[in-house]
Amino acid sequence: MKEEPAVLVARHDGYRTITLNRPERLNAFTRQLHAELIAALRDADADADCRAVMITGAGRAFCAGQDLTERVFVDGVAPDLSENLVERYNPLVSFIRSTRLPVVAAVNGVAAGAGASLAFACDIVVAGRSARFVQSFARIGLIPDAGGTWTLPRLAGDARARAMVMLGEAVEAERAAQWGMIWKAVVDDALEAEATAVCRALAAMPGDAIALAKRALRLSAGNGLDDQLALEADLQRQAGVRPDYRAAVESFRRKVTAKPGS
Ligand code: LHQ
Repeated sequence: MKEEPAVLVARHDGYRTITLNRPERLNAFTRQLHAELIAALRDADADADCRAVMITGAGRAFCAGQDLTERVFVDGVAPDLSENLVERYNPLVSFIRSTRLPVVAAVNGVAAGAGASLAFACDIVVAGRSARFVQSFARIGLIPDAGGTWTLPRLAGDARARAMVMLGEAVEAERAAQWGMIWKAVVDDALEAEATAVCRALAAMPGDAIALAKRALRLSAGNGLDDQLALEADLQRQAGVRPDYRAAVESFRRKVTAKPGS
């Protein structure tokens, strides 16, 4: 019997939607889901017509992190959990951060463990009001992974990150937005329309500039101000010779010179 796809891909004009598709397990990560998700992201990146990607979940959850039923983690033999991270989660998070494509998370329900880390790795996060973010790792005797210890303090601030990590309490979408952890919380019924509008807006932007800006923001994490200023100068030089900049400036000038009295 053919296996159900763990990830569904829909192609739209200028962007793709990738839906995590294991609703009965709250879209928890398995090896299969990992393989299909990274393949779908790579495929979108390789498509010159694709200029944004949305990741969302099927059913009532965004993603419940690692599928705890997939492997026997405690079975007399101490498991090496780092293998799963090094081979799957780490490349996934690195890819999301480094792809030229802006990645939008449409968080339609609970995002727990590595599922929350997945959302935090994305460029723009829009959540339905019933969504919540849970750093549930400590509850099962683990530390946050999939980049959670890096992204969360930067998004929520150190004090909030520490409490979330150590208490494992859920943070609802609206509070997450107030804290600056996500871009927006919207009523559940508006989530799809809002995330779609974000993807369409991104797809209409000059793609080269978005990719260069994404690179600048990523590298800023490891740079001091002087290095970042030098990087901006380098990337702006690259942006300035692309057709999008020339076309935008020419169009601006045409508008200015067309004005009466100019
Ligand atoms: C699940 C899961 C799940 C399988 C719900 N797996 N079935 C870990 C290890 C190794 C290396 C790398 O890194 C990681 C990273 C991690 O992500 S560790 C953290 C793993 N995730 C969690 O600890 C979260 C576990 N889930 C929960 O705490 C709750 O399910 C949440 C808070 C997500 C949602 O609660 P509810 O809305 O009350 O739903 P529920 O608990 O009733 O779950 C619904 C179903 O989904 C249920 O199955 P059932 O057959 O009873 O309907 C759950 O067993 C299943 N499910 N999470 N991670």
